[in-house]
Amino acid sequence: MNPLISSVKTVFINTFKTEPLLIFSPGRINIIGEHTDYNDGFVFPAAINKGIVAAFKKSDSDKSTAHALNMDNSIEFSLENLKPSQQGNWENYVFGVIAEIQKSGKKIDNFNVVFKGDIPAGSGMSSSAALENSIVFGLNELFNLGLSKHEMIYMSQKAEHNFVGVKCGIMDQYASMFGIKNNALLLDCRTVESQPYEIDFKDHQLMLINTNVKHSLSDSAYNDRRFVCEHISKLLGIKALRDATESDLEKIKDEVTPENYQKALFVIQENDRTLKASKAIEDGDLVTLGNLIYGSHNGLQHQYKVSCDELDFLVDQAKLNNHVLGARMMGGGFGGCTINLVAKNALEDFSKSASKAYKDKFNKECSVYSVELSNGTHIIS
Ligand code: GAF
Repeated sequence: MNPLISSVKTVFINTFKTEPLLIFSPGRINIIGEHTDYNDGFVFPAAINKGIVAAFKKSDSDKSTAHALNMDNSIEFSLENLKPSQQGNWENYVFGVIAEIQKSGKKIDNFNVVFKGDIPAGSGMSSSAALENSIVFGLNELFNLGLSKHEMIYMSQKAEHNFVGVKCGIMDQYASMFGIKNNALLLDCRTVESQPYEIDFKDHQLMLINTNVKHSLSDSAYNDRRFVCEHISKLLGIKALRDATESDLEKIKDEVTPENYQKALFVIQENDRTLKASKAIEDGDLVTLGNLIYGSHNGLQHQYKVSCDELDFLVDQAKLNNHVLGARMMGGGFGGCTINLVAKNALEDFSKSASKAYKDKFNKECSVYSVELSNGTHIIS
C-alpha cells in the first residue's frame, strides 16, 4: 500500500479502533493561465499524484476531532459556532468547509478525521485546495449530504475566502476535484466547465522546481491584485476582465495608474496566451507552447509583479538551456515552484545545473519534482 495511505490508516485505526473511510484529494499544477481565474478567464491546470489522504468516521462523542499528521497536531472542537482561528492555521481549512456546509442548510454530526499530505507547503501546488476538497468530499460521503462536485468546490473556495482570508478563484479547487488521469483541463472559469486535453509531450515533459521559499504578505498581495482587477472591470463597465480587449483598456488608460494598467493588460494577455497554448497543444507545437509559457512568466514578473528573485533566477536558468522550451512561476506567486517544459534526455542535466546555480546564488537548496497527472478527489478503494 502507498506509504501515505498506510500511515494515515494506521494512525486512525490505532486511535479509534475502527476502519475509516479513506479519501485522496490531489494538488495541482497549472500549465498556463495564472491570475485569470478570478477574472472569469481561462486556466489550464491538472491534478497531480501528490495530495492529501484523509481518514473519516462518524463519532458518538459530543465533540469532533481533526489530526494533522504532518504537523503532529490534533484538535478537538464543537460543530457549533465555528469561527476562524489565528490566521494561517491549518484548522481554518477544516472549520471553513464545515461552516460552509452548515451555511448551505446541510446537517452534519460529530466525526473524527486524520489526514496527511505529500505536497510541500508553500510550493504553489495547492495543498490548501487538496485539504478543503478532502474534507468536503469526505463529509459529503459520511453524512450522505448529496452535494454535487460543483457544490463541493464552491464550498471549498468559500472556506478559503471566509476562514483563511484569501479571495482565491476557482482553479485550484476545480482541478483538484475534477482532475483526469494523464489530462490537463482547459477550464473556462465563467462557466466552470472544462475540456480535457491528453498530455503527452513525446520527447518532452513537465518538471517542477521548488524555490523552497514563500515570501510573507503573499495573501494580501493576492487580494490586492484581485481588487485592482475588479476596480478596472467596473471602470470598463464589464463583469470581469475576461470581457475586455487591449483596445478597451487603452480607452481608460488615463483613469488608472500605469501600474494598474499593466496589471489589467497582463490579465487580458494571459487569457489570450492560455487559449493559444491549448491550440499549440492540439497541434503538438511545443516550441510555441514553450514561448507562451516564457511570455506568461515575463508578464507575471514585470506587469503583474507577483514573482520574486528566486523564481526569476530559476526561469533565467531555464532560458540558458536550449533543451528547456519554456518555464514560468506557477500559482499565486512570491515563491513556490517554477514549471518547466524540458526535453526528456536533458532532465537530469538541467536539474543538476539549475540546482547548483540556485545553491551558489541563494545558499539554499531547491527541489526538483516530476509529477504524474492524476484523477481528482476520490474514495480510496
Ligand atoms: C492561487 C489561487 F488560489 C488560484 O485561485 C489562482 O488565482 C492562482 O493563485 C493564480 O493563478 O493558487
